[in-house]
Amino acid sequence: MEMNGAQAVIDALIEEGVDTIFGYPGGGIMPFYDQLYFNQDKLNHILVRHEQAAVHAAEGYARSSGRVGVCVATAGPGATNFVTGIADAMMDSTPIVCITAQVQKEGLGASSFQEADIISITLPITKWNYEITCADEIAPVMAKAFRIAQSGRPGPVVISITKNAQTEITDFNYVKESTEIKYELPEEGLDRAVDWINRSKKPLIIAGHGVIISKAEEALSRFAIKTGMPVASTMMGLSCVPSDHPNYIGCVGMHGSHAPNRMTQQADLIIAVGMRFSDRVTGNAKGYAKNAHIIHIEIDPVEIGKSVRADLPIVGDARQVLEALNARDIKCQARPEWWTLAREVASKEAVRLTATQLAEKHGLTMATVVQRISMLAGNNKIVVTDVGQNQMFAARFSYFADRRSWISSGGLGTMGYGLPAAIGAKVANPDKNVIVFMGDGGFQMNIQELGTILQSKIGVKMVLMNNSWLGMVRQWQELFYDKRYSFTYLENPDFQKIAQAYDIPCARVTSLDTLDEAIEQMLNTDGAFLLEACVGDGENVFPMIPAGATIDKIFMDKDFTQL
Ligand SMILES: Cc1ncc(C[n+]2csc(CCOP(=O)(O)OP(=O)(O)O)c2C)c(N)n1
Repeated sequence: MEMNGAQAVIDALIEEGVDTIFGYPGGGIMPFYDQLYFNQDKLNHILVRHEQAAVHAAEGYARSSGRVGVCVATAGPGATNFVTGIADAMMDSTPIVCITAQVQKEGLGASSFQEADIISITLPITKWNYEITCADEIAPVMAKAFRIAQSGRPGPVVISITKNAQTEITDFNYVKESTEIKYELPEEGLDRAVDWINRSKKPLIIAGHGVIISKAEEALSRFAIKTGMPVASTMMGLSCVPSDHPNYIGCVGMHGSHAPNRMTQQADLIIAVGMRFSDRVTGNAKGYAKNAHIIHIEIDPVEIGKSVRADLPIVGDARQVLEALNARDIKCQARPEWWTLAREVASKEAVRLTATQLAEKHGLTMATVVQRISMLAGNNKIVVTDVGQNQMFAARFSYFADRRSWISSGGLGTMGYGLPAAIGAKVANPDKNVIVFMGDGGFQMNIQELGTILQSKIGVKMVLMNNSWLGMVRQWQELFYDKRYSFTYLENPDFQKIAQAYDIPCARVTSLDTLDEAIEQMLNTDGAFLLEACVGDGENVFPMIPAGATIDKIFMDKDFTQL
């Protein structure tokens, strides 16, 4: 069917089942926006206030739904404003298609107005990128973009479209590409894995984001129960099994729980599923899991042996591999001593670190705020975070019942991620409670998105941890830089007035006595809400494994109690 290039882009999105896109218009992308004007009943467009936010919103949409997120920007500064979001999606294997405009084909290379070579700029931070210079390329390139973004290890794709390609006429014929990849699994490797599992006395499964991406949650749960093995998750893997799963023992890593970190060092077998041994998980990789054989189940061969040795690599999709293992003859073993250790270490930690205790010691704390919200909000919620202490407390004290209920920037650690990612998650899940935890620093990095919430009526529950500090950096300055607080104090505006200016209901809580009441008010208010918790300024996140240390060095509290 004949149509202009702009309509072809829109029809390609519709063919791919896209219902919502996040974007911001400008000169180069005007033909697309003009065509969108006639297609508003078919494609929902959320007008953000900054292009970086469009990418994070697409990420939040993708991660909370398992579908591809889409964002749109104009040429030049619109496209370059995408860069941080694209790098974030690359690090966290998030399937997004980012559409940017480009100047007319004839103007390429002439330093034309708003010409930026977004293809070269994003080459190292995309799974694939491509510049379309004529309308006939649109259908096949868009089909390829969607296939690449979501197949195998997902990631961001940038499609730059010259202005002439948007206005030229093309005969649109769209053929969707299959994203199914059937991995040829190594029979011998699977047999060896079963043998190691059956002989192991101290096994530990560490589940990462790949479990969620490949929708392997059920297979993982069955595998853990069938083998009787404890399961830990990485921060990116949170919510891949419910917090109260009988085999779940917590989160590993720099601010992970004591038990799984300690058990990593004592385990004789580690089964790493869909995780990449990031330095935030391993600490000093040389001293990592010294006593264990490591089975690494991973879809991306580049990750095998990259930072930690794999004694038995199994390249494949996490679900396919776990299902293949589940179909084999694995013995369930009680391993009472190993489980006793897990429970002992965990209970020791619980005694030291319950949120209630922290509250008794320090008054209103981030930990208490997270824990109370988690309890009062119940299930059917998605927890989104920004970056910093708020993120680590949210990871540690949230209770996860549902799949895909944790969305946070892991690999890049992008401040400013939380608010727009929550917008994307809420758009994809209008019936769920989407709660975003932010620090006062990160909130102000994309605070303009309150305008998006106002205009598009997005019912995100915002929890602002106001401590007047860039808390996580302040913590490191306290612990490792002799309390030299170099430029981490924030003179803040009145956030209540800001919320009011955007017509967003809000409340400020300054003490524990009124916390529950304020949370109920937030949860019972229709639509968006800003809950500002004025928390103490000296709170630190523990446990903590100092950067570069081996994970045996776990600091538990202010006095550096090392366990
Ligand atoms: C874009 C960006 N800039 C700088 C940093 C470094 N950084 C990591 S955490 C942090 C402090 C965050 O402070 P705040 O948002 O107030 O959250 P808190 O730690 O107090 O919860 C900073 C500056 C970052 N991660 N991202």
